[in-house]
Amino acid sequence: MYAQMIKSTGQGVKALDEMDPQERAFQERIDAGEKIEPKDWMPEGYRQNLIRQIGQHAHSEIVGQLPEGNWITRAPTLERKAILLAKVQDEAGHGLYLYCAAETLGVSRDDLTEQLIDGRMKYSSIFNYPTLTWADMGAVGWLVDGAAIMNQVPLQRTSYGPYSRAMIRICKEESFHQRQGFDLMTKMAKGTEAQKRMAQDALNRFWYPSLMMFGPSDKDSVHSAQSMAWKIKMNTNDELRQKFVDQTVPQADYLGLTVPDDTLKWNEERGHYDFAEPDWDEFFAVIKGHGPCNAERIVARRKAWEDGAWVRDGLMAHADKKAAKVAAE
Ligand code: FAQ
Repeated sequence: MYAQMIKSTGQGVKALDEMDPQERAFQERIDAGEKIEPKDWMPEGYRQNLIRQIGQHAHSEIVGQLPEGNWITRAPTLERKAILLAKVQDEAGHGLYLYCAAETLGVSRDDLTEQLIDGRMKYSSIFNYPTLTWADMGAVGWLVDGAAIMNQVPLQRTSYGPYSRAMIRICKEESFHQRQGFDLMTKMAKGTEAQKRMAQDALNRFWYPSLMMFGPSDKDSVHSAQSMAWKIKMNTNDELRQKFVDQTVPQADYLGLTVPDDTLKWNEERGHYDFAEPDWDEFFAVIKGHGPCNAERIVARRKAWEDGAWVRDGLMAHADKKAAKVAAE
């Protein structure tokens, strides 16, 4: 399997017979489907790659609150406001489970947050797009949470125990989010002409950014081969993107909406939809910080971090006082 991956991605993944005994024993545990726990020996590359992926994932959950948070005060009914509020709070919870999982690898939440706000760490490209209308709340739940679940369900089987366990809980909540998005979209798409136009416009704007969530095409993916050998990641970016398209197109049909892709066509032979790739130049520009909302998102996170400094200082002062008391006893 590894030889095949090296061929298909051009990335060097060590074969078992090239590894030293400790590394080989580690790889054999992974191949046997065992979980790696925080105190187990692990190669430094495995630790660093996990910190990168879990940290980016945590940041995505936290930054991901902002586009939807934008609509809490403008939800059209009390029920919709309560649902949206609960969803946004869930995303904060997901961020916290994931920061805790990353902390077990020896990196602090403070450190990860500082890396986010000074631009050294990424978060999902999708959250750099604005939410312009109420229908976008439906599109985010349906498409963005839909793409997130497609990617995260396999991650429940990832090799690192704390990440895998966090994903089990997160996936349960994400499926509720996806359903509420589809429900909202159904109301809009089956509503007045103006609501239907709004729903179509939201689909038009969120379709390609949702496809980008799965990462660059496999030929441009830097980490896939090694991450899959270590079961940090269970599928390639293109595999999951295809699954998402296959699942979502019939849902758009049900809603009576049109996916904004003239080339979209069921391919009988492949048993999959053929579809147009997103604009990869746009994707790379967005992840380099040049999307429509990158600057705004980082300003918001920096402000929240700075405004919260007094809480962290207060907690530390309390902890220091307590430690001094214990030491004196
Ligand atoms: N955005 O070599 P690959 C959510 C970067 S959670 C930004 O293929 P990899 C919940 C990548 O980091 C959404 N950057 O990378 C929610 C790497 O750069 P680096 C987040 C991206 O890691 C819903 C470079 O490109 N989910 O939405 C993106 O093997 C609603 C090369 O790429 C996760 O994080 C991107 N889309 O595969 C919240 C799931 N794609 O680090 C609120 C866990 C790639 O070398 C509301 N993560 N890059 O500087 C993963 O599964 C993987 O990390 C991928 C990327 C699949 C995202």
